[in-house]
Amino acid sequence: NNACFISITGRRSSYLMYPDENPKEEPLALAQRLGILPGGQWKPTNCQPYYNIAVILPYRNRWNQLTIFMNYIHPFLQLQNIDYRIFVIEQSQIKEFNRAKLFNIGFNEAIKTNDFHCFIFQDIDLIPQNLDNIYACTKMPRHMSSSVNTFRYNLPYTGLFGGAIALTRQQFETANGFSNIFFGWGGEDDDFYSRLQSRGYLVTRFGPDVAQYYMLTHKKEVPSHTRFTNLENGASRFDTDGIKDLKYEVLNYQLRPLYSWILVNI
Ligand code: BGN
Repeated sequence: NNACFISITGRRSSYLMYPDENPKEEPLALAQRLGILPGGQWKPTNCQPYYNIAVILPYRNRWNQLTIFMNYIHPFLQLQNIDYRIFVIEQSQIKEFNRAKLFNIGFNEAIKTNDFHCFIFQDIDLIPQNLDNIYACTKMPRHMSSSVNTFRYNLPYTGLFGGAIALTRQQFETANGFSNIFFGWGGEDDDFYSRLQSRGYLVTRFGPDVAQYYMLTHKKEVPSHTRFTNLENGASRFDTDGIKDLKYEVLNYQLRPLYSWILVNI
């Protein structure tokens, strides 16, 4: 009955955390030290957690970043006293990356395992730097990464809804999830923002001092050519193209020490 203490005070806001970009600890050793269950699950045992979340991470061919991210995010979530499980959804074939569809798949697989209340959809190259940026959902869909170092900690445009976002199951289902047709870089997050707007949702953000993220370096992606047309006629597909018509094949599913790994053919 003793609810977990959660600090959202802003007091730490002047203190920016950074990841260890060269972590040495083996996954199994880390999982044992932090009490993480197979599949990347953990919850506080000495108090009753407020939040039960699934973290959904689309993935392909970024092993080094995944290692850095895992080493950082587990202690981070544990300090926030969150009941969580981490899912890595890996796209198999040599086709352009489809971040949005991998999010839909992650959502669909996660709800089969547990009655998650809240979903964090995020990129593995984004490291939350402030512990007050709580990994939980609010009344409105929340854009969590509004203040990223590569944008000099500024929001590039008001409708940006990429990077890291938090939505309740109900919010995500009302939007019919993401569009499945965005292959390659760009636009899928803008389309998702339009979906939320079309359903009457306003989105929220924490202050820029709390919403700070550090982006791990990588080559800049080449934007896709189809993103403009997909965006333009997006509204015609809000009801039909999403989690309702989601089709994919699970090729492999493993409970790894730090996360649940699902390899999919999309
Ligand atoms: C935008 C991209 C987003 C991306 C942000 C931040 C598009 C659609 C055509 C205008 N949108 O330009 O997907 O998250 O930049 O990098 O490319």
